Amino acid sequence: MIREENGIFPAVCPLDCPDTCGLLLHKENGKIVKVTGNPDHPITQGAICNKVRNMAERVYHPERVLHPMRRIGAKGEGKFEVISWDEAIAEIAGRYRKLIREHGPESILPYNFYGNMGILSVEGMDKRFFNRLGSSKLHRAICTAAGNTGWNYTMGFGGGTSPEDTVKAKLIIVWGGNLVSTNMHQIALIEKARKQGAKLVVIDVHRNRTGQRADWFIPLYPGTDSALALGMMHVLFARNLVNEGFLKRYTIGHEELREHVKTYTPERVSAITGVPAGDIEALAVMYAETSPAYIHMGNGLQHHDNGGMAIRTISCLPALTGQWLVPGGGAFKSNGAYANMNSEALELPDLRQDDHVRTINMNRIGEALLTLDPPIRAMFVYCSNPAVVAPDTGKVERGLSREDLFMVVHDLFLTDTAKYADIVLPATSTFENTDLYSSYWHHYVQLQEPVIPARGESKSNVEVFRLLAEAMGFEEEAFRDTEEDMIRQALDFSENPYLDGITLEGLKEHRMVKLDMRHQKHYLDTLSTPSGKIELYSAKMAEAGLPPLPTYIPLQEGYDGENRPGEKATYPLMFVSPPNHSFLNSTFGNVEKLKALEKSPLLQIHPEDAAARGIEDGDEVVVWNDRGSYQVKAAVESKMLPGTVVSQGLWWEQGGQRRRVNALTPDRLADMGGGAVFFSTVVDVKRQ
Ligand SMILES: Nc1nc2c(c(=O)[nH]1)N[C@H]1C(S)=C(S)[C@@H](COP(=O)(O)OP(=O)(O)OC[C@H]3O[C@@H](n4cnc5c(=O)[nH]c(N)nc54)[C@H](O)[C@@H]3O)O[C@H]1N2
Ligand SMILES: Nc1nc2c(c(=O)[nH]1)N[C@H]1C(S)=C(S)[C@@H](COP(=O)(O)OP(=O)(O)OC[C@H]3O[C@@H](n4cnc5c(=O)[nH]c(N)nc54)[C@H](O)[C@@H]3O)O[C@H]1N2
Ligand code: SF4
Ligand SMILES: [Mo]
Repeated sequence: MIREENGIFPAVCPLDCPDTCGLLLHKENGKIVKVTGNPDHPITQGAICNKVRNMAERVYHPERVLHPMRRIGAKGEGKFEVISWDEAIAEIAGRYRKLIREHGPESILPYNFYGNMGILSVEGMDKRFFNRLGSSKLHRAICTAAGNTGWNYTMGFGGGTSPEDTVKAKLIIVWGGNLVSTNMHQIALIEKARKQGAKLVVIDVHRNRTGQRADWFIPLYPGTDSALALGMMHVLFARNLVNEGFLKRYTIGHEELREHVKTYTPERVSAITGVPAGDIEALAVMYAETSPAYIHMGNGLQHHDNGGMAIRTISCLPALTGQWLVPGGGAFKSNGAYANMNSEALELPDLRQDDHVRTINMNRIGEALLTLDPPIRAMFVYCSNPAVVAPDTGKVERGLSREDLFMVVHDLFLTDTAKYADIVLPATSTFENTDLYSSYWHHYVQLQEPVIPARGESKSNVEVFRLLAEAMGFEEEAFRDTEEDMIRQALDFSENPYLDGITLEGLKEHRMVKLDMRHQKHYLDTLSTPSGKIELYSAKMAEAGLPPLPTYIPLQEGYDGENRPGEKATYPLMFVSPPNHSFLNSTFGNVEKLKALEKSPLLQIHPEDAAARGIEDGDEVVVWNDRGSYQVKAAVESKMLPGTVVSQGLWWEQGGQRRRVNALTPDRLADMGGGAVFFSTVVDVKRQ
């Protein structure tokens, strides 16, 4: 049921952002004319980012795909003709039936991520469909896989300090996160804490927007964070600044760790990281002597060859000082696990007749499309834009260009990926759907109900997979479940006590309902590591072939301060490409107002590195390595240590310019969880 023509209606931000803001949609004559924050949301409190203030421009964008389309040009050319839904669905089902008959269902691969964080959109009917189909599985490891695995080795449970508590902190260390752009409400809480005397330390490879606010900004070489944390541990043990009582009661492996960190002297760690030895000492002492001390880990430091270990190592720090017992202390990597829903009921893995199908890591999609035998013969892409966001996009592009690959893309726009599709299906925006949202940072579960009718002939993910199931002749009742049925199934999950009391009825009445956080008082007693304790030594890591104690392992592709590139190094600069302020991954890369704010892709380059190449501020430059090249404008500035260059944002191709940062990034996998290693890349730069 669509609401009235005019009025103000509650909604939820669907984007892959920790804040999951409560929104208000202002409707006039049946159209959304303004998007503002919902002041009733206890955490986001009516403030939203500039991206989503411009969301109406995206919803009513003239280039929105409103009808199913069939490709009539070459792959990648972007030429399509409009077809009907009946034709589109019949063609997809027909091709799938033939592929299953001739090559088995494993020849079909779903590829998706969190373009829409709605649980029904990416963890519901879609999963049921592909399970029943028996397709290959996708390991969705592009975002947090390495870091979450590293955290879990140490802590077991995928949750940490609650946002509400962080205002009590007196020391806040933001480590490899650019929260001003990527988690703005955590910044609001940090600013509150600072008004009460807290200090903000930011540790990053460049002075990002968050670093610009810091009381102390500590730049270091990419991929050297575990060394820095080990240097801090060295100082904590050497100066007797550890909490022995806590170590004995809540951890295992502290004796081994005490011995192990002796080699990580501040001098050695300084040589590796580029952080002066005195600063390492000062940081460790500040961390031990300020309480509550809170560490907020971003995603940046885990997009590396050694990214799992970086998070694993840093997540040991609060145990050394006992900060887990101090309200406002502790650490955050993700709070996703507090809101775990009943994924089995949603996804119905039992619909799969043969569970021994292959799993393909999404970070290696280019390689998989080009080399797997038996080949992937069909791919269904939704809620993601791999031609831009996946590593080594040159390979991805070659894979997507395969004439024998039958590709369907379901999206709101003709993205760089959709241009390679055989069939494009129009997707609704979240404001046109019913969906359920949780946050991987705060503790509120929220309900979205449609505020405007579906634009054009667009359909939600749930509707598309329902239609496909019907066309394939899947008769299970589960394919006829309504959105509300699925929300009830998701919330009915006695294994997660934090979900106690959250019901569809409650959500309908209040729109946002807090998890039952009373269970958090048992946090330290219910850790799900093998020992039930914080594992400073992890036998499970040893079994997995990893060092059981936190250890610094240099990047495969990169330099640290001990190992700098020689004169003859082909690619002497480390290249880091984190998100920008005005886009959300590649989403919004086609919204004029936001594009205008970002102006153009920039390469931040240190004056020394620029001078060595005769590059001046504003010059057009080419960044290149063996994988590909990228055209940008140089911004000469000393926000990084010399030897590191940074370019923020995932841009769409435009006017024949090579604007894909991921043309340069490797598709190797991180040390843990099959994670992506976007930031472990070396390049060189020259004037165009
Ligand atoms: N505005 C905006 N917000 C977003 C997004 C967006 O695209 N735009 N994307 C969303 C998504 S999907 C995610 S996962 C999050 C990501 O947001 P964050 O968690 O903030 O992570 P990143 O932005 O990837 O990287 C953060 C910082 O890590 C730094 N970094 C890179 N390598 C290293 C290193 O080796 N050590 C250290 N210490 N720092 C390093 C980068 O320079 C960058 O400043 O943001 C979400 N929010
Ligand atoms: N170099 C470099 N590369 C990176 C990163 C980086 O920092 N640097 N960050 C990485 C990270 S952390 C992430 S999470 C990934 C993100 O990569 P993606 O998940 O691919 O994110 P987006 O680029 O935002 O693409 C999401 C797409 O989903 C579509 N969409 C939105 N809602 C719906 C819906 O309801 N249904 C359907 N069918 N489609 C919808 C949007 O229109 C958009 O085209 O990128 C990764 N790539
Ligand atoms: S992108 Fe993040 S900060 Fe912006 S409105 Fe959405 S949830 Fe809030
Ligand atoms: Mo992400």
